[in-house]
Amino acid sequence: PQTICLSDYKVPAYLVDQVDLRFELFEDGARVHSVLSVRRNPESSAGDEPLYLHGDSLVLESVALNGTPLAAGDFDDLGDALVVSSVPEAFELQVVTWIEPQNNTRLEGLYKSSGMFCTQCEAEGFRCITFYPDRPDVMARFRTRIEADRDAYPVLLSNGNPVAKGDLEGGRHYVTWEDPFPKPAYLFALVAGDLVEKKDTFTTCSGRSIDLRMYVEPRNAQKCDFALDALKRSMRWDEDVYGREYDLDIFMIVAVDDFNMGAMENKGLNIFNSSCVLASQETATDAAFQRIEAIVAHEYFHNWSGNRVTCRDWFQLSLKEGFTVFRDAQFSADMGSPTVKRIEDATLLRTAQFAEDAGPMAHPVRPASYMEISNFYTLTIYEKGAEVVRMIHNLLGESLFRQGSDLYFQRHDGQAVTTDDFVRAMEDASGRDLSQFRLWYEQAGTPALTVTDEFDEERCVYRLTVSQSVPDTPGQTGKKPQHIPFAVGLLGRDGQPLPLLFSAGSDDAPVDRVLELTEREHCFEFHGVSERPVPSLLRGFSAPVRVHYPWTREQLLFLMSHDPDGFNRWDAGQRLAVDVIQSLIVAPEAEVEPRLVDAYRSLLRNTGLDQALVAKMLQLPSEAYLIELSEQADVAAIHRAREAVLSHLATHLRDELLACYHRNSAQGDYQLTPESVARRSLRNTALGWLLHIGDQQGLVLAQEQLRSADNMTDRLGALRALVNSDFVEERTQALEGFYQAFREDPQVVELWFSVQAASVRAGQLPQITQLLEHEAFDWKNPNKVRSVIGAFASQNLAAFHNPDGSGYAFLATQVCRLDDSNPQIASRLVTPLTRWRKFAPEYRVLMKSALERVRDKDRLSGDVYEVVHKSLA
Ligand code: DPP
Ligand code: ZN
Repeated sequence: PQTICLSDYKVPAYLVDQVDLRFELFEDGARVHSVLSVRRNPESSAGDEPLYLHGDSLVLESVALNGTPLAAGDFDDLGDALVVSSVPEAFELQVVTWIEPQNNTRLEGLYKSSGMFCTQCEAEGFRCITFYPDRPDVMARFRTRIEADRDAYPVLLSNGNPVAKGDLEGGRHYVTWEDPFPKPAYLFALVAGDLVEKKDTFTTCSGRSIDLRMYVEPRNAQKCDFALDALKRSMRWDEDVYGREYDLDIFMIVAVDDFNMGAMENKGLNIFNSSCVLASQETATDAAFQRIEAIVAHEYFHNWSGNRVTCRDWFQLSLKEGFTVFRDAQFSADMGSPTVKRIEDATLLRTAQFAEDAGPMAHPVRPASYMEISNFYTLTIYEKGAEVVRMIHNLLGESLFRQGSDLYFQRHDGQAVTTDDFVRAMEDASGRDLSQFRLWYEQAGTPALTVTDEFDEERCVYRLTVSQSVPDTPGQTGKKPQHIPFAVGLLGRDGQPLPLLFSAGSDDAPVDRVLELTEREHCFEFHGVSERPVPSLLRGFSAPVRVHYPWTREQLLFLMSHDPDGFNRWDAGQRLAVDVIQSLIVAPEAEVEPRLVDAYRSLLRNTGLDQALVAKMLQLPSEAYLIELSEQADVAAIHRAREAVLSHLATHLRDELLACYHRNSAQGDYQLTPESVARRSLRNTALGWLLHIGDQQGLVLAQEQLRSADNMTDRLGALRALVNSDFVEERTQALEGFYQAFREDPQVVELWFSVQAASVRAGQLPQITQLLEHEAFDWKNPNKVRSVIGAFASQNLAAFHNPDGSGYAFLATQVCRLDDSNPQIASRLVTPLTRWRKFAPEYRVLMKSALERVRDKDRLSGDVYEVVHKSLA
């Protein structure tokens, strides 16, 4: 595979104004007729260079220029490209290709999923459909005619508005769609199937009525309401908060079972992985509902941040993804609990993105090179990219940020642009200089802040010294200091917030401030401080950085109960728990900090505090996070220490857990308010802890809850508690009963798989191997693969990191197997092995050799090649 570099970017030599497509869909393949209106790009200096069209897995049937078939010498079919030499200034190119969607297991381009035709063209899937300049800076108007058997495929969809339809000979029919907005090929979509339609409408701020339609297989007809409502909430929110109105007359959502990613924002025709859009109270957990709401919003928001204004090249992927993730996070915060949303996002970032940023695939938010772009749909591009936009929001404030986004949309509507264009719009609207800030796009690695403090009692001055450093990452060393918004507050002895005075004598100072770090070291003095305060640092996780400060356990306990910043209250609890667990890793026989037990006791009893926050505070830091925090992770020791703390807490807090369980037991109808979600979370956490220590009363409660629950959150909560217990017989029975009740529902079966695969008690390797042979397992379905193999390798860490190396060997085998059918999925799955340098030597050796086995596989895909070679380098 070749390395593609940002520095080699050139504008396209040819532009396409109009694309006319005609699809003839059959059971044994599809014929694609394409007519491109092409002209030379006046901005290109390339002169009369040949026309270069990408292609992948295509059979070329014919090619003609302005109606005249081209002779063999006039073009080259290179396999991955069609090159036509000596073309005029402007011309029409007619190309006919034959493809086989029914055999497309990569799920890129046009493929079949449970009997329906569907597409996935981002990033480079369109070239699997026809020859085309498949790059996002080529934007064209598309007209698409789909022809198929009328009975088997009554619904035929593409982007834009339907403009014609009719019957054809032989029981076939057609529909023609026209999309008035020029778009890159990655936003093209086509769906053909026997689908039911759920309809709704939305009236925009200017009074236009939009047809909303959701298309699903008949068995899913009852699982659409939530997504349609979420869509309407998103449409309203984007008008209210960003002034963005929807632009076509129709907006469609389709659910498909086999999908590599979560969802796709194709213009006017969003295609979703079923698990990210279908939901009912009986089958979806609270977490699933929240994820669906966020993804529906995310894809909808792309209509502006991604489609109307798109990316110039794939190095700019975070232009649309970072901004859109930031927008969907704001939306979710507005729909639910902002503090909880922030905690969830920071947890993901600190656990998984920090690990990526410290690993062999570390890359900047705007990468400088790649081999396979699908490997760059990463947490760094998405989540860190969103944090970068959030920091701009923090630095500019709500109103200037909105002016910046208005300017960005207005200035670049209909264009394919860069992250730099985005930052420039923010600068121009606000008058702020963001030149140093741009390093966030260019430098990889997580900045680390080291904070020290001094209190000068005589002068009543409290001094904070903050130094920053950005670690080396592959190919990048000697980095410059970045522009970091660092939100802080100071708390007095009784927990009261202290005014933050930068000089003596002034009054009316705020109680929290955003300090702007730009140098390697900064010193901040706060005046009029009469007692040594406790600092509350990086409030609200104001920047995606690590903070090192020598907190004492007293200080953390104090912040846990006094910090007015909800995020930092939670964070103090996490830091304390980490500290306690880490001390048990070093000294397994040591006593568990009694003050931790007291702190959790008061959390369990505290009904005055926001229960959604309490629910989060009760979650112990995950094993994955503890691994991320260690230098040379000893997984077995981490697992043992964390389990010991959990058992200790559960044993000492048994009465409080039972009380918490009963206090939060179901009352009334199922609701999705933050309060009800928190109640279920608290109850199920309590249940999980009780079963963890084999409590008999807990067992009775879990079995009863499993029987009587009226929603999937509680049912799965009970099942998970049982699966993670030592009640072997009861958990086997529970699993069997659950499967029999839900075997017809793929989304629930995925939950059922992953609960087992993620459990150290029920998901040791022999059991995982059995799951792969289960009747419901399907190698061709990415969700099933993720729910067993993915859950095992990324959540069941003690089993995956079995010191005998069997977990690694297993993963290597599955990756090799999947690489032949679906390289994108294989490349994702191999990630845990690529982190081998993070682990203690005995693990490292075994991980590395598993990785080498993958490297040595025959016909390794470019996707896996890149990841494996970079991580062994
Ligand atoms: N562009 C898509 C998304 O993130 C990729 N799956 O929404
Ligand atoms: Zn996206």
